[in-house]
Amino acid sequence: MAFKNLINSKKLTVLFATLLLGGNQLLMAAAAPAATTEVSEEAQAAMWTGVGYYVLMFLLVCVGVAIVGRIVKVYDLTNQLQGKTATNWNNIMAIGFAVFLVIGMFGAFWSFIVQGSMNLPESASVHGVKTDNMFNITFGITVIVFIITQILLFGFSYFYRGRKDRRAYFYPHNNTIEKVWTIIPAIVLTVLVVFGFFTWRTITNSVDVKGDINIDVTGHQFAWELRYPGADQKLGKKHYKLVGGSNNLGVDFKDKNSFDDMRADTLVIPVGRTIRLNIIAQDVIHSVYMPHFRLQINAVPGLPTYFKFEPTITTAQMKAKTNDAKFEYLLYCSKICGDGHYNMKKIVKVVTPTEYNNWLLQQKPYLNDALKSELKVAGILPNDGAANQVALNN
Ligand SMILES: [Cu+2]
Repeated sequence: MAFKNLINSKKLTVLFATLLLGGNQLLMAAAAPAATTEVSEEAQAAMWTGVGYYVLMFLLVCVGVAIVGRIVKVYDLTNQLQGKTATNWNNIMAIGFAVFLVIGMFGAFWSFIVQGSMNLPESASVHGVKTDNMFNITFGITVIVFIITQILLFGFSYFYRGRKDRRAYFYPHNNTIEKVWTIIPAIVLTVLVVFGFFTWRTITNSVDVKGDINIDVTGHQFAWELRYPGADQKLGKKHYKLVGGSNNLGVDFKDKNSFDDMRADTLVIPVGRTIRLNIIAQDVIHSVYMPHFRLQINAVPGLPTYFKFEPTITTAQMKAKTNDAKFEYLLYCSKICGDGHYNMKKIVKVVTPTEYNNWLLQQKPYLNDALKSELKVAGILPNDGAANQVALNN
């Protein structure tokens, strides 16, 4: 009978389920790195010590809560036996709700002030201003709804707590209230979604048109490769079957536009010109993420993606605006694409058109000496003709 009670005990089932869930999470978290790399015995021992530690902590907390519960219960029963009034738990819970509302609201306010100050500086692109407007409006609406609903929720629990001299009013249904809290959020959400849809359309609807400057951004584990067009302003064609050796982007040298293409380590772009990034990945999905320009788009193997934008603030101007001499715009990968993911970061420099032209003159040609000799061996370039061809195309 006792065993049957134990099996049927809800508390035991909950405890078991929680332990199972918590344990699984810990084991999965610990096993993930173990699957990719060799784990030493010491590390494995440390892992199990960690799991044991958390299980023990959990059990201790459970025991602590159970002990406090028992003490309170004994205190209550003693009071009742002595004819004193029992503890009014309804009042305690109601005050707890009110305190939680005040502390929670202060916490939200504090996080706005502290985390809010870590926000990105003003948008450095034309379309980014639209994205920011949309974000601010959505944020404003959700903050107002958050404040109203939290005050209603916790205030209601406080003011309408259980009292002996008051009976709960049985109020099972009200069609008008149901309509109000269904239709108003539906309208607000529809407006936000449509607003977002049109904003996204205005940002992307001219993406197929070539920009003033077209730059290839290729992602692979774990770096970004940049290819700029040469004096002809045209990037040569690429084909994945040509990837190999020094031609790691698979540039097609049967296309004469390829000869003056250039490689660059830093993404340098002139202010006030439209830049079109031609984006692709060579292995897994990466994502071009340039937060200061409010720009993000996936880099997908086999599926070229594009983003066209116009930078509005040079790096030097942004250094002055943010009062940070070390400020740099950055290009990140925002897909967790492997264990070297953190490495996929490039500096982006927004400069004046004159600075851009000067910088461009100093960049290395994609068709370097190693690649030239490989192409000669492969018979794609004539043995002594490459240099002339480059000259012709310039
Ligand atoms: Cu990546």
